[in-house]
Amino acid sequence: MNKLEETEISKTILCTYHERLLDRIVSDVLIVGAGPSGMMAAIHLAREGVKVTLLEKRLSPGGGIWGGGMGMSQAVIQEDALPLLDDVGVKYELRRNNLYATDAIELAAGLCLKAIQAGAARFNLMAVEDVCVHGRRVTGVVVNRATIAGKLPVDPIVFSAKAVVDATGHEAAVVETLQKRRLLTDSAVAARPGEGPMDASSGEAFVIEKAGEVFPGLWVAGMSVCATLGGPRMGPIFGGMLLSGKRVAELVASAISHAGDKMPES
Ligand code: 48H
Repeated sequence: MNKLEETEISKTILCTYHERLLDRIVSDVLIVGAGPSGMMAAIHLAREGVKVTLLEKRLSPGGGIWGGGMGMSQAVIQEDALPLLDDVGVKYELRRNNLYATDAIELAAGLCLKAIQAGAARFNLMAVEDVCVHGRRVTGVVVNRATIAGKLPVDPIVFSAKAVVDATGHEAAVVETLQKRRLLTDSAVAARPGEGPMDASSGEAFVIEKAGEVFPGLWVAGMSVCATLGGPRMGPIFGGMLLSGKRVAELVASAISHAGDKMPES
């Protein structure tokens, strides 16, 4: 084996990471949160040739998938979402009427791999703490390293994009930054009723139907749809999250292609 220079290993990490980071400071679409909805949205946008970047505050992507229900790493998917599992090559088995079980780790890893292979860039330990608003439009997000955010007096940096997707789950963390400043004017959104008690069927339908733009330039997908618009929670079932991510990808792709010249170049 050739002699290994430790500093060369460090330089390889530094130059690769910073090159990738510099390339993604401006994207077409920023997705905040690499849970099931965010990763599915990233896969579909990247496949359309959209320059899409996922920002995740934790070390690993996957969000709530890893835990399955009560820490049992099985994810439950209903029949409607099976084509999405086939598409990403994740196996499943029929266990009960209309309910399929899939290995949660295989699902998280499969979504992540497909997103990267489709061309999405992904950065971990990125905590989104604020948004940029220009002319009443969200034009980017304000990010700090998750390990220092709120702990040290270190200023954040900014990523910009034509569209931002809040896929931060129960937190709806991006929407929350606008809410704090009373910038949300659409009455359904401004009321911020918070998510409702569990009703699996209604909750799953809600996250798909209501995924959409809640403020110019800002879309919601997955559980943040319920947290923003008051839909019921659905418990440990993931088909709705995947379908919601796909739906938001279609809406965002159409919006940015129609907006054309009015949007900043990435
Ligand atoms: C960067 C952030 C920030 C931030 C959070 O929770 P998730 O898995 O979200 P969804 O909506 O794709 O899936 C929801 C599902 O996991 C779930 O919780 C269900 C079905 N619950 C039902 C019920 O009844 O309880 O992923 C969100 C991701 C996570 O990885 C977070 O770490 C990340 O977003 N995140 N990333 N900056 N400020 N806040």
